[in-house]
Order: sequence, then structure tokens, then C-alpha cells
Amino acid sequence: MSRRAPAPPAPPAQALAEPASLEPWTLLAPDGTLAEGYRPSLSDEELLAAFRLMLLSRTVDQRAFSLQRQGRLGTFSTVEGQEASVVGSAFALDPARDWVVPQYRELPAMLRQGYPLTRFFLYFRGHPIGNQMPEGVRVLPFQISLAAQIPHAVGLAWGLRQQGSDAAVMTYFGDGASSEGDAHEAMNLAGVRRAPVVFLLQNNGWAISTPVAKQTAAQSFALRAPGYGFPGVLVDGNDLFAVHEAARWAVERARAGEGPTLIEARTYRLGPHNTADDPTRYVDPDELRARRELDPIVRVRAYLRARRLLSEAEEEQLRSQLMDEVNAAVAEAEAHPAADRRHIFEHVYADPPPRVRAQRERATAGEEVR
Ligand SMILES: Cc1ncc(C[n+]2csc(CCOP(=O)(O)OP(=O)(O)O)c2C)c(N)n1
Repeated sequence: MSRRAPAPPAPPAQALAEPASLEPWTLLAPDGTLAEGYRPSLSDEELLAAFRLMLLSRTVDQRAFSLQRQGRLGTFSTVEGQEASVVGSAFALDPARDWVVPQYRELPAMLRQGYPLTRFFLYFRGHPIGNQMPEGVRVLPFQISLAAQIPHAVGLAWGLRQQGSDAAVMTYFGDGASSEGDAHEAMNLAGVRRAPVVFLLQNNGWAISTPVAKQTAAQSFALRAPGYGFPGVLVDGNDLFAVHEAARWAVERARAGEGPTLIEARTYRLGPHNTADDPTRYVDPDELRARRELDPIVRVRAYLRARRLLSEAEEEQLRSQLMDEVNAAVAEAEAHPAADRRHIFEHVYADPPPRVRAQRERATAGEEVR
């Protein structure tokens, strides 16, 4: 008869990798008041510029959504609700030195780096020029293949370091993208090579209709970082100041040769996943209502009003300027010669394989290509 093995002993405390409990870092409360003793590192001018960019982003979202419904723009994803996370982090970068490697929901960070708004509209009208960066704009193209941008960011950061630069690379990805193998491989390599990269994980609660609770069993994505040998920070992603300070800290570490940082910006996607999605089929309306109360724009506005940095009338004027700016970019994009279907065969292969060449010929002859 086989003897039953004794129950396994519990591992001793020092051998157990137990996750510490984490609370998101918050500096700006929903009512617009600052944490005790905190003095923002953003100057008043920078803060107004950040708020302007947040409002511009919201204006683009609204305008682009209606253009998509009119058939004047393709499917795209709004930033709505995530403006503090994107703008707060982007403002930690020096556009003349640092790089942004986006997913597809980070337009304001790209704009701050110098990406022209007109190209955003061209991109979502199907024009390849929309994904080409003007000389000196340190941004990689939109990435729709989830997580594929993360190894690119690490390679870019590592390469810059090899060239003796003190530049930092900020790469953005979602909670959904974090489940891809590319995310793990890139973060592991970055830790080993001490690449000067900041991983800005925007946890917006959803990956299309998959809630974050089904994405990970961990209590925070930030907890992954120590497993790769670098720090992880959990911040309130709807707090412009907290995201900004965490990103500044991470960028300084990168410049100083101390390697990568993972920042989990816990935010919330207020809109649909993209213009083809219907979130009313899976988002609890009460949850959405509660999250709207935490709108990052409302929070910064409350702070600006309390400090008398921007009156209601001044904001009204700003909104109308931003609408003019957006309309001018739309007009310029629409006046641009339409994209040619043959464009889809460009910029991938220097020497296209026979199958692609044959498809290109059929497209040139106006035939259907499958
Ligand atoms: C490799 C890959 N798999 C699946 C998809 C389809 N897809 C597009 S967006 C998305 C969800 C992404 O969620 P997340 O990374 O959290 O970013 P979010 O859209 O919420 O900002 C999925 C599954 C894709 N684009 N690429």
C-alpha cells in the first residue's frame, strides 16, 4: 500500500513573494484640492498648456466622432477620460530629445511632440502620410497590433543609450496589450539592459468588452515591475499632477542610467472602445455615471478656477479657438488628394514578394484584391 505523503510545509515568510498592498498615488483630489504639502512642479504656464491640450484632445474626439458618423473618417478610438494620463506623462518629456512610442489612444502625447493634427485626420482617412512623422518629430507611428510597439520602444531606448544619448523613451499600452507576450519579453529585456524606457500602462478598465478583472488576477499591473528588476508605480490616472510627477521621476531615472520604470495609470475609458463599438451592451450604466464624476478635465478645471488661473469666460474663448484649430486641420486633411489604394503596398517591403506584387498589379488595374 502506498503511504500518503505528508502535507507540504508552508514556505517561510522570507521565501514567499507576497504582493505588497498598493494604493494609487493621488495629488489632486476630485474636488480640485491638492494633497497636503504638495507643490506642483508644473509652472502655471505649463499647467495652462497641459489643460489646453486636454481640452484640444476632447474637442478632437467630439469632432472626429461626428465626422466618422458622416462617413468622412474611418474607425478610430477616442482618448475621452484618459487625458490626464496621456498629457500628464507627455509633459514629463523634452520633445527635442525624448521619444513617444504610442499604441493608438495617445494623440495628445503625439501632438505635444510635434505631430501635426492634420496628419491624424489624414491617417484616419486612410492616408499613409498620417503615419509619417515630419523630420525632428520623435514619435513612432500608431500601432494597432497590440503590444508590438513595446519591443520597438525598448530597442529604440537601448539604441539611444548605446549612442551616448541621455534621451528617454515613453511607450504607452493598455491593460489588454499587457497580456501579450511582446509586453513581457520587452519589459524583461529592458530590465536586463537597463534601457531608458518608461512603460506607461494605461489601465482604463477595459480591453474592448473584456473587463480588467478578467485580464489579470493580480491586484495591480505595477506589481509586475519588481519581477523584471525595476520599480513599478501605481498612480491615479485621472490626476494630472500624480501622473506627471510619477513620469518625471521615471524619466529622470532613465536619463541617469538607472533603467526602466513601469507606471500603471489607473484611469477609465469614458467612451466606446472605438467608433465601431457599442459599450451599452456591456458597461454598467451606474458604473459609467460614477466614473464620469472623476473626469480628469473637471478636476484640473476645479483647481484652475480656485487658483483664478482661468475664468469661465476665458475657457469659453479657449474652446472656440480649439474648435477653429480642429476645423482648420479637418479642412486641410479633406483638401489633401485622396489616398490611392496602391498606397497599401508601400512602405512594407523594399522588394515585394511575388504574391504582393501580383496583388499590387491587380489593384493598379482597378480589380478587387483579396
Ligand atoms: C495582436 C492583437 N490582438 C487583438 C487585437 C484586437 N484588439 C484591438 S484593440 C483590443 C483591446 C485593447 O485593449 P487595451 O490594450 O486595454 O487598450 P485600450 O483599447 O483599452 O486602450 C483588441 C483585443 C489587436 N489589435 N492586436
